[in-house]
Amino acid sequence: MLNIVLFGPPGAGKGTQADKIIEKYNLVHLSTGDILRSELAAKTELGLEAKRFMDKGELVPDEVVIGMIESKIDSNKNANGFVFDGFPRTTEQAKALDALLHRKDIDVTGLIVLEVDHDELVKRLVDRGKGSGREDDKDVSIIENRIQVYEKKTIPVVEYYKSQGKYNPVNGVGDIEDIFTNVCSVIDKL
Ligand code: B4P
Repeated sequence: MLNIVLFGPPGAGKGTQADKIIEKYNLVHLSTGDILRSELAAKTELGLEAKRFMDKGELVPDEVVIGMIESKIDSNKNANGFVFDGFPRTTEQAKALDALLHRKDIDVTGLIVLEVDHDELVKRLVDRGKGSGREDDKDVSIIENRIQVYEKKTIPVVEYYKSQGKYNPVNGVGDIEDIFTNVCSVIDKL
């Protein structure tokens, strides 16, 4: 089973590359951001609770996202593997994912980190905000908060996977197809 954690700051291109990876390797895409937005669109209790955090660029509480991921894994029992996009975002989430996968006798195969500089991230998210309708892309101060939250709470996840020998950085700036080629060469060696 191939289980990839696709990692990087907000706007690094995780969603963009995840779509291409799942098609090429026949994997299931689990994006916590997408799942939360669909809960929000359906106005579920979970979605309304998550909205309070997402609109400010803060992380949704760990227990909420961990529970969501578990039910998605359970509902895809015959999958060849998963691309985790935007999850784990805290060390607690990373530990919970390991525990959850180990109970099913599977493992994270590797972490792929898309590296993009700060100014490029802000530019991409401001551009996307012009048409996406996403509250968290509309305001530069919220975008900056998301990047700060990433640096404070999410970067430590890299150390967690480095200590397991699973860290693989890829330059996330440039042509989307070129980045995908580099991502695939990492996956093919895992
Ligand atoms: P996400 O949905 O994960 O949003 P994101 O970090 O902005 O990444 P996204 O996938 O959208 O951006 P991408 O890089 O693909 O999270 C949103 C919110 O949900 C979080 O702030 C948080 O509140 C909550 N949340 C989600 N997961 C959580 C968790 N595990 N725990 C707690 N809270 C959680 O693309 C960005 C833009 O760049 C796109 O417009 C794309 O077209 C463009 N782009 C991509 N590649 C490019 C390239 N090479 N060159 C130029 N542009 C490119």
